[in-house]
Amino acid sequence: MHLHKYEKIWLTFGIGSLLVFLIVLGVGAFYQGTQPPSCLVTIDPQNVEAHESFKEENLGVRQVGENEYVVNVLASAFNYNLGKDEEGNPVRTIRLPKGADVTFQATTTDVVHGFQIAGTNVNMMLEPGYISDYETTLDNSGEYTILCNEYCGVGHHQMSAVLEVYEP
Ligand SMILES: [Cu+2]
Repeated sequence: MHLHKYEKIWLTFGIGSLLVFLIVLGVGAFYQGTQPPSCLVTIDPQNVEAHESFKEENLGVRQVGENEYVVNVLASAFNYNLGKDEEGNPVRTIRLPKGADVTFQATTTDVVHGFQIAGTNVNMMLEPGYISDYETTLDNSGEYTILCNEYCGVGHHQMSAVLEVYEP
């Protein structure tokens, strides 16, 4: 089989690029231990209550330092469980002061859900069996919509909550 000179150059370049790509990927994955973000902590999706952060009384906003907060979120079709307010009603709006350092910790009890705070960089995929977390500083006050961006079933479009960032 006769190959044109340019074709040989192009094939060499193509196969070479593929090898470089596979070597970089292999070194990253097997030598440096690189994994997808926020899928490192596992949890039993059938028994999330066994994990301290996802006990009913620990859901929602928790202040852990002077200006540090943790928000524990339990997602299920088609709701974000953010705990209960004083009257025992489910919390639909979480309030945090501007400038706060916040860690969002979330997991799901059924299917894959999303956790995105529209207009910010907070955007996680929630997978059954894993705890996803995201650390951020809330730099701008305002009202943000928390929404699911992974199609999870017929009620997917109703799956939302609100984050209110207030001036301290
Ligand atoms: Cu959804």
